[in-house]
Amino acid sequence: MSTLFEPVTLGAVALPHRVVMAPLTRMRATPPGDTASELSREYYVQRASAGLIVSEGTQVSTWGKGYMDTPGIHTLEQVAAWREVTDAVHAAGGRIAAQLWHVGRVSHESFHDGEPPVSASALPYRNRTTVRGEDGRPQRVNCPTPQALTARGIAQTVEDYRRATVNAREAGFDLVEIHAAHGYLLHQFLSPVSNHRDDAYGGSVENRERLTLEVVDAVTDAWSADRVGIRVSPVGKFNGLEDLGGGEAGLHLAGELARRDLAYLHLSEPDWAGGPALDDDFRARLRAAFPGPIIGAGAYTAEKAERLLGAGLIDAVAFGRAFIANPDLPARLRSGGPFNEPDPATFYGGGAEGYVDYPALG
Ligand code: STR
Repeated sequence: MSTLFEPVTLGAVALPHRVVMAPLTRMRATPPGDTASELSREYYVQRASAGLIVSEGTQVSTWGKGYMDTPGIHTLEQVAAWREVTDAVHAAGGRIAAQLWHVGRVSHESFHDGEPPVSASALPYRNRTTVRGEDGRPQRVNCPTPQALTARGIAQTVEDYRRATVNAREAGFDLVEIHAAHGYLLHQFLSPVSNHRDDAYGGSVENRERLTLEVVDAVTDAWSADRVGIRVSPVGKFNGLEDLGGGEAGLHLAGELARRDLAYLHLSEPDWAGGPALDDDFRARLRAAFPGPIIGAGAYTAEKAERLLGAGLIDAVAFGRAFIANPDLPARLRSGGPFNEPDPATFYGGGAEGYVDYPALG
């Protein structure tokens, strides 16, 4: 039995309470090097009272980039820029994980010198992403049909995650979180909808899990299992990927992850993206498959979080949109509000407005 404001330990990192800031893409990195900006330092410092901040998705390579002005963690300049952020968050008393992101086919040739993005298979893909338009402003465009990663491309991708982990550690992050959710690259391999491969990375559940587990093993090897979390969304519809057998496959993957003693499993639930809520039967089966710390996320209310914490089905909760609008969200939850309303018009791209100007309680 636990509550939101009890401490919890995620691997090597002790949290003073269980309110986590979810990873949130804001598309405000500095071009052309995709470095975290000074404004983003201010944004994260304002939110340092979170039990843990999980950074916005941070691409592990240029192939891993899918939207304009998202930050990377594969160049020296990017590591130096992140160092400014992590130092400032630590000075403000916080903890921060780097979310390692590879978008796979949710991308566009303009990010890859005119070449199509990479994925598990070269299947036509009906979805859109956001590139820089001719006027410099965000523009929605169709994603092209991707190219299937070759065996060499897969090995390079695993190496990119390993390198990104070394970089994240050097940049002063407390943890890394592998993004294996929401229809991005690792999920594209996990799902039979997007993975039609006939080699060791496609076909059976074990084969489809192979890339994710190779990435997990490379990342833990580059740092330590107690510094590594992973985010999954086995049930739901994300980025044009709907996987009806996802629940069972997700439980199988959770079992494999449990054997690796990771810092945490971060479950992104379907309701935030318009899907039906998970039931406690699935949660109980996930808990049985993965006895380590579980962070629940996805349109949670404080009441839902307290109920699931009390039932022992999750160990912490991540809030996204509420943290955008409420830099001091833990204090506001403690006092039962009031809460600022988030403005979706300023979620993605732009400057200070809707980013660092939401007020804290007086
Ligand atoms: C989906 C979930 C995730 O893991 C990462 C992102 C970041 C970029 C988001 C994307 C989201 C949802 C669709 C968005 C996209 C940026 C532009 C795109 C919001 C939240 C749209 O404008 C539809």
